[in-house]
Amino acid sequence: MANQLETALKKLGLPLTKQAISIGSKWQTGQGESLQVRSPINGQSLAEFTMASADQVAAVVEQANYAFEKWRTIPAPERGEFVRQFGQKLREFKEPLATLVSWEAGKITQEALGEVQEMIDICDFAVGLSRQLYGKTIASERPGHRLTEQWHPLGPIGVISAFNFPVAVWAWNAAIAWACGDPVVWKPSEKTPLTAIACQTLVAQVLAENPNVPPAVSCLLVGGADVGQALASSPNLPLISATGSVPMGRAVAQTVAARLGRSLLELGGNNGMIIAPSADLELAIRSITFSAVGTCGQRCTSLRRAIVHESIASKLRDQLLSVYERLPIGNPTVDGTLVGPLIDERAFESMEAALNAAKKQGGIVHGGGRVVGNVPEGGFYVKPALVEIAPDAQIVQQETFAPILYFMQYDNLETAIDIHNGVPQGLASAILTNDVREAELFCSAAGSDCGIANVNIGTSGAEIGGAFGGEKETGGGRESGSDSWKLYMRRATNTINYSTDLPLAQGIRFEI
Ligand code: UN1
Repeated sequence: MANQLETALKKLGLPLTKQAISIGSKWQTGQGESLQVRSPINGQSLAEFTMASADQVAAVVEQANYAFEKWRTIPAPERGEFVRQFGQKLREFKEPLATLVSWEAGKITQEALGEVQEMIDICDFAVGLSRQLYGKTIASERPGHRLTEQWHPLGPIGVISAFNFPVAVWAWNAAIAWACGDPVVWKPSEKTPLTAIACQTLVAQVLAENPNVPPAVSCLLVGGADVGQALASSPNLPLISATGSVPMGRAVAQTVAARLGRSLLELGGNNGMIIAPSADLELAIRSITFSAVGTCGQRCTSLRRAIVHESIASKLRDQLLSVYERLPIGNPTVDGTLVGPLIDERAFESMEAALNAAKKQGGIVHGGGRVVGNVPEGGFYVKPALVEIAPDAQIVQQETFAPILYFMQYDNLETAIDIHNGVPQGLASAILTNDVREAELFCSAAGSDCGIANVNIGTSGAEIGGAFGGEKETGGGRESGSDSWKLYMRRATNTINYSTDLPLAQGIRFEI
C-alpha cells in the first residue's frame, strides 16, 4: 500500500524536502512550530517539517499584492486560459492527487477521485465565467447619460480550508478568484499540508508554461491558527474565505470585521432530512447511507439528523440497521471499502463523547465504537452509529464530525419542519417525499431555513454549479457556482454623460 503512496508522490513531483511557504514556484522554510503529518489510514508519518510563523505572513501577502497589480490588468478570458490549463493539469494528475487525498484525509478512493473531479469541474466553470463577468446597464433618468456597472478584481484573497475537503474547497476559491483577477494566499489545514503542497506544485507547472502570469497569484502558507489569524487581520487581503468550525469562523469573522474587510464563511452544518410517509424507501436507504456514513461522517454536508414519519420509522430503522451491519469499513484505498477512518484520535474521542451524552439524554445507540479487526492498525476506524432519540435532546443541537445519525420521529409535517429548523446551523437539508405539496412546502419560504434544500436526494454531494453555503451559524457565505463570484470582485457604478448639458439627478436645480 505504501508503494501506492510513494508512486503518487513521485508522479506529482512533490519536493523531497517539504517547506511551509510557497510563492508561485519558489519555496521558503517556515519559522514556526514543527509539524508532524500522519496518515489517518494507519498513523504512519507522512512528513515532518517546520510550519510558517505568523510573522512570515505579511511578506507573502505583499508578494500577492504585487502580483495583483499585474494580474488585474490581464483580460479576464486570458486569466481563464490559465485556469483552463490548471484544469487540464488536474485531469492529467487526477489519480495520484486522489491517492494523496486518501492517504492524508482518509477518503475512500471513489470519494477522493470525486473531490479532484470537483476541482476540475470548478475550473471548467471558472473558464466560462471568465467571459461572463457581466455588469448591468441601467436606464438613466438623465438624457444623454449612460448608467452602467462594472466588476473589477478585488485583490488577493485569503483562503483558510479544512482537512475534510483538503483540495476541492481551495479550488472552488482559487479557480473563481483567478478568473476574477485575484491572487490567492492559501492556508490549508495542518492535517492536510501535503495535498496543498501537491496542488501548489501543479500550479507551478502551469506557471512555468505561462511567463505572463505573475507567479504570486498562487501562494501557500502551511501554518497553524496563528497564521490564520494573521491572514484575517491583514489589511491587504480584502476577502477572507474560511471553511471550518464555528469557533474558528467566529474568530476570523470578528477580526476581518474589525478592519471592515469581507469574509466568506462556510462553517458547521447539522444537516437534517425529513422522510415523509410517501418516500421511496429504497431511495431513502441509499441516500441516507451515503450522506450519513460517506467520508466517515466528516463532510460539512453529512447527514446528522433523520426526521422520520412515525408510520414508517420502525421499518426504515430496521432496514438501515441491516445496511449499517454490513458496511465495508476499513482501508479507504482498498476497492469496495465504503467507510474509511476518522481523521484522528481527537475525532474518535468526540464521537465517543457525543454517543455517551446521547445515551445519558435517553438515546438508544445502535453501532458506534472502534473497529479493530480487519482494519489497518493505528487508524481510528469506527462503526457508524444510529441513535434513536427525542428531538428535544440537547445533543441533537450539536455537530459532531463523525458518522452519527440521530433518528427522530414526527407526526405532522409542520412539526417536522420545526424540528428540522430548530438547530443553530443551516447548511444542507433534504426531504424525501413523493407528495408535491410537501416537497414544495419544504423548499418554500416557510420550509427549510438552510442554504441548500434538496428533494429526493441526500444532503451531501452538491454539484459545483450551485452556490454552496448556509445560514445561521454556518456563516452565510456562498462559494463555488452561481453568482458567488461577485464576492471576489468589487463593483463600480459608472454614470457617463455624453451630452453637452449637466442635468442633475432627482431633478435638483443648482444654477450658478
Ligand atoms: C465540505 O464538506 O466542506 O456537497 C464541502 C458536498 C461536497 C462539498 C462538501 N460537494 O458534500
